[in-house]
Amino acid sequence: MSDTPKFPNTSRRGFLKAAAGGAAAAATAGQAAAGTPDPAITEVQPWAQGFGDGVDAVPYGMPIEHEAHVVRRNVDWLTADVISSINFTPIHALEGTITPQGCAFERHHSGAIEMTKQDYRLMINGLVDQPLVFTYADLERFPRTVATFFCECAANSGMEWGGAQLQGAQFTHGMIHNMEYTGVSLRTLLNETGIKPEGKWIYVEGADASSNGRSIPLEKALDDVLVAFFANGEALRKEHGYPVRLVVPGWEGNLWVKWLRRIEVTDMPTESREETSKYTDLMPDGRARKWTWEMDAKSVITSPSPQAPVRHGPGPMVITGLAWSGRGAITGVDVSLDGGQNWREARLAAPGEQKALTRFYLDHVWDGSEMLLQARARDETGYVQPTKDQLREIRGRNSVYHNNGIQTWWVKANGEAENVEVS
Ligand SMILES: Nc1nc2c(c(=O)[nH]1)N[C@H]1C(S)=C(S)[C@@H](COP(=O)(O)O)O[C@H]1N2
Ligand SMILES: [Mo]
Repeated sequence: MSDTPKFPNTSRRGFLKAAAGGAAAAATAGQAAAGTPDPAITEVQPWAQGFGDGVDAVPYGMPIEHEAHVVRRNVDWLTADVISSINFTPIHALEGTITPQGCAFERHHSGAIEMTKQDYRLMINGLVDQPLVFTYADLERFPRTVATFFCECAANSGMEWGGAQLQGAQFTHGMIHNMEYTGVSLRTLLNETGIKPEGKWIYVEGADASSNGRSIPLEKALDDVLVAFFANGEALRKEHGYPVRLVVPGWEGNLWVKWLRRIEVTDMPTESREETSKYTDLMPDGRARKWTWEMDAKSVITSPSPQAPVRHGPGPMVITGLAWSGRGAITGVDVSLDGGQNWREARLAAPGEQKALTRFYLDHVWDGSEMLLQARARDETGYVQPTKDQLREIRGRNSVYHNNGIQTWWVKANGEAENVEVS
């Protein structure tokens, strides 16, 4: 039943009755089928006067040109250098939960490299019984698993620590994507090499110049980590690590090594550049939090939002967004229309999945007045997404990473939305 939309003040019949009434048009989402003829209906349209494209026109399709605005975007002042930078997923314009690879955010430390399957090698060495090198063809012969996970850069929302700044869900929350991966469990490959009793960690690195090396505790490596080669049913795109990347469910994006080339079993963390100078969280007392791998529960309303204003008058409207937790499944999302004073439970499009994006809806009848829209995620551990003020009380304002505070959009009576903070 939970997947049946319910409009709070309007039953389905009420919807139609109001439409027939004409005068009550403001309370409907359709138009009465009467009055002046609509040429869009009565005229034979150009597209019905000839043939469309043949099946040989486009061997591999791109979105129709009218959707050309649904693209990755950069924040200029953040993109000091395009080969060591980041772009953002247009989450304000996407629906459902799966992120198409073609517009899924990219983060490179030294640019996206091009490699062939033939040139691909994965070495597993270190504290193993038998060091092994796998070719791509070797990897294809191990049992596969399929699962959907979000990948969120630890810096997602990092520019909002000092206050509301960027105008759009794409920029405040778009360092995230959610794909269905096919790959081999890392556990399976580590079983092949065997692990010496002293082996407690792994160090994973990529084939790009940056190598993006990170340490992962063995417990996680043997849990749900995947060596993935397909995303959303097709080969990984070059920018996401073709032909093979690591998938580290629920943990920060930096650990998801692309163009994966080596896994070393170690007795200690490697303390690489990426985990000492970067990807630690500076606290108010000057000390830094380390090993903050898990992405805490978080949510954002994707529409309406600054890039997706309300384009209709009062009456039925769809408020929708995404929620996720690196600790497990989303169990619920609350939505506030008044900056967090009152909350209503949103409808989840499907029950929350482990470490994957959940789509939520609030089917609302808008009275046309301004709103301070917020969403608040809850996960299966009982964790509730904090306010930005609650986060800052503990973390201060000098952080970059792991900002999962509640986002506020100020939706004005004219439908335009703005990034603001309430306290
Ligand atoms: N080899 C390699 N792996 C990498 C990176 C990199 O620069 N090189 N960037 C990391 C970071 S910081 C993030 S957030 C994710 C982003 O993955 P995506 O580009 O598929 O979105 O990849 C990670 N894996
Ligand atoms: Mo990242």
